[in-house]
Amino acid sequence: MTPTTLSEKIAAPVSTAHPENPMKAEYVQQYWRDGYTVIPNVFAPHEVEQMKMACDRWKFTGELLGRTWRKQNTVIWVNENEPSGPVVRGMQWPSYHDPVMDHYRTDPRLLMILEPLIGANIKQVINQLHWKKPGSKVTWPLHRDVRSRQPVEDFRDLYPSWVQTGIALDPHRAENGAMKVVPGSHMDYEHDPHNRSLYNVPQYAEDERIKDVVLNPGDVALWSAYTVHGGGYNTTEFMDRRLYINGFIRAENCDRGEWAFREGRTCHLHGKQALIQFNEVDTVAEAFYAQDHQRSETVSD
Ligand SMILES: O=C(O)CCC(=O)C(=O)O
Repeated sequence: MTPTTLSEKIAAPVSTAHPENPMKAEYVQQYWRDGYTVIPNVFAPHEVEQMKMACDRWKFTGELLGRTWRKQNTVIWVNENEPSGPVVRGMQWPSYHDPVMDHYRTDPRLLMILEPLIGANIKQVINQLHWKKPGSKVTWPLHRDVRSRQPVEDFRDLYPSWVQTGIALDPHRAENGAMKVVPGSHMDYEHDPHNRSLYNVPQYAEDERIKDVVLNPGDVALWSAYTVHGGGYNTTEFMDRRLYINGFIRAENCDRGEWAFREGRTCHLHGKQALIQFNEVDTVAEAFYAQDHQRSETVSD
């Protein structure tokens, strides 16, 4: 019986939101048709709580560092010149140093979601946290993620091979900077990864199809490499907007990334880091502040 009153909810045993497969045929269809979909209630409140706490520990680390910082594939992006002081806006690859984040990036429910789309041999290229601090100017101008799958030759047959996933950790609403998506925009042009005019597309702000991706904590949004998305400011006074993004690709079509699932089995991170987006991963082992290495460390996705 579903608990309804507060005391019933408190007394209910802790369990995952979906003991069964959260992926349904309608979400698969919507993903290919509209270029995105939302799978509700994949992660339970106690799991979201764990991810939020891990996320906050990284934000605090970024605040202590005070500047954009990198250690191989792990980077924390800090906007230094915000009126309220340094703002931690995102990071890549917490999972090398964080068992909570590593656990959820390879959660079997993500595999159940991905398998009908890209199979069960899967590498991961994006493992990323985004914050939108209330009142900050943090935004992701409208774009297609194909822009970041570079070099193009390392990502073969990108459109049917790639899926980006976003786990909502906070209520994800227009007011706190929900990501926007343009349904159908993945089919507006030929899928040509060399066509740079597809990459950054602010003109889609005027497109009548644009909508906010409204999510509750624990919901998972999916979008394709060619779906236009981004935007949104957090105009609230107090409500954070944390999003845990993991980008996956059919392993046989990619020469970069860490394994996430091999023949359906979870692969945890260990040993030498793979080549992903930081091309010096094999030669620069020490941690550094981006400024000290005259690097701009532009955010990517
Ligand atoms: O965090 C967001 O709202 C936008 C995310 C995004 O555009 C991306 O990851 O490509």
